[in-house]
Amino acid sequence: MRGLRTPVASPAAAWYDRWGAPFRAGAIGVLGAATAVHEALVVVDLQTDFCPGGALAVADGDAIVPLVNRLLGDAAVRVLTADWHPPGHRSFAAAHAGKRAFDRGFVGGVEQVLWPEHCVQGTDGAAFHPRLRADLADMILRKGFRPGLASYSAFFENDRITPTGLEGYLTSRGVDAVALVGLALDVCVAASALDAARLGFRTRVVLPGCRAIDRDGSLAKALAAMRGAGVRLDDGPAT
Ligand code: VGL
Ligand code: ZN
Repeated sequence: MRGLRTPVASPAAAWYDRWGAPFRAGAIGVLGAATAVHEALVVVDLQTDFCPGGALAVADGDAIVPLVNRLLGDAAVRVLTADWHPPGHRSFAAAHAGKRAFDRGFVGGVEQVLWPEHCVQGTDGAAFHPRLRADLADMILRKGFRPGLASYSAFFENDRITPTGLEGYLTSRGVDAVALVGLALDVCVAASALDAARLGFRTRVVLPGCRAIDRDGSLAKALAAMRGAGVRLDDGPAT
């Protein structure tokens, strides 16, 4: 299995022994085998601003909520991601003189689309869709919180170097496969799937659990890139 390490005897183990918790050298290995988790469900950016009526609405974005909730209920490891930008984030067109939303510009040295202001930390638009079963999440991962850098992928920010920590989280939970759903299929879901595959996770995207922005052929491009990277594109939710 991917990345599982054997624990060693440590002062921490001695401390847990003192208080009676079931932690001994080797105990985690046994527990890991017994719980044998393989696939994590990663729900990408199912936030109010990406749904109809939101600041960067994806057509029909809210339609995926019932299916995503069902998948969350069945998943062994449940991760929600949230785009989480400080006010005035450099990925907002308004932060660039003379630029309009959907123009291109540089954010942290990376050329990308400049977006309408969206998912500002602590605002209603940054909240998860109100009917998303966020209570089912094991882990909520925020990304894009650095003022000068965007993060489409759940694994690396757009400089392709800065990790979000998700790889370590999944690896330490014994995950070797990732299923993705969420918004937007041609931006953050695709970036996350491509990184997951590159990192060595068996990766699939559950297409009915996604919706796309699809500007200038971006959806066709994203689907081709994912296929080329060995990402499985599922037309139905079945495993
Ligand atoms: C996203 C554009 C900007 C996404 C995030 O979650 O797909 N898209 N920031
Ligand atoms: Zn964003």
